[in-house]
Amino acid sequence: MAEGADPQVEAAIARLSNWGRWGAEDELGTVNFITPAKRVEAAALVRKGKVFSLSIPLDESGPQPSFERRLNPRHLMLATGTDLRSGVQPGAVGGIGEADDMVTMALQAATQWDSLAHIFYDYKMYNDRDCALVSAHGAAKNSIAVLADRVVSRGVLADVARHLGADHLPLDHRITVAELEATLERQQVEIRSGDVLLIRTGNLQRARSAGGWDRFTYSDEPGIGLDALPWVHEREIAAVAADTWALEVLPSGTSLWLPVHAVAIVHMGLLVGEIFDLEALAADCEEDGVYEFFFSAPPLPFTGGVGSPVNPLAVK
Ligand code: UVW
Repeated sequence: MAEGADPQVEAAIARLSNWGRWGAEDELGTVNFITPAKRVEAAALVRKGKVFSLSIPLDESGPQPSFERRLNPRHLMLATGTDLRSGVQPGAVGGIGEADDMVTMALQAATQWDSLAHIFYDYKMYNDRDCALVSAHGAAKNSIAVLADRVVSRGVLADVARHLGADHLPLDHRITVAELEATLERQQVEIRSGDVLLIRTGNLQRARSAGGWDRFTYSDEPGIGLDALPWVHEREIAAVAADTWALEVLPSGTSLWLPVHAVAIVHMGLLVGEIFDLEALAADCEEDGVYEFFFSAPPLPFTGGVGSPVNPLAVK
């Protein structure tokens, strides 16, 4: 057993590991479930032409606390219209000029995908690869860049908070399989192989209601636990994302801080999305009763990146 291991985590790994399932060279994990035929199926879900961005704004008022190494996005201007107006823009002729900018941010700071190089368990990452393959040069394997042309599929929203009649779930609420199934049944939508499942807890909306990020990052939070992972595995779900900081319920009920990360990312090779803003999409789904949609959320192809900010789009 791994040093620092938890028996519940070890049991889940023994049951759910996908190491070797798609070959020893595989770096895609459950995104393998998204086939070309799946994308054709997803494209047929566009009926209204209505687009929802599921990203939070990228700026300094993001959810990362100031003590964190994960810097919120810092936007710097390299050339501006005020430069032009004041006659100091290099190369400008008369009123003809330009604006340029740059951003400094942690790739994990905002709405994001975790790559399969993001988490290690027993010194390993997905598909039995050594953690030392992630070095100062970045991830030599399992980097987020391998998914740049992959994450387009059928999306399904499970609005668990609304199903349970709550604006938001309690901060330590463990979303059970029974709750997921009852939510999908109420919404009259089924899960199919290759789907991207978006779970709404209402936690992002709660945290932001007073304008800041009240108990959002590094806090207790509602989410799925280890007990939901066999359900995700059996349904061949390609990716799971939520409107929380870490997707999983905290406290975790195990001796590990983030056991779902350890089992799902390291062993299942599951694409995990965090800090998704599902509010506008959820309101529209409630209004028209349609909880499935075309979903497109390619990560930015940062070479060696262990995650990526993303602007996920749900198109109905
Ligand atoms: C950790 O904080 C380790 O992970 P995440 O940002 O994926 O929740």
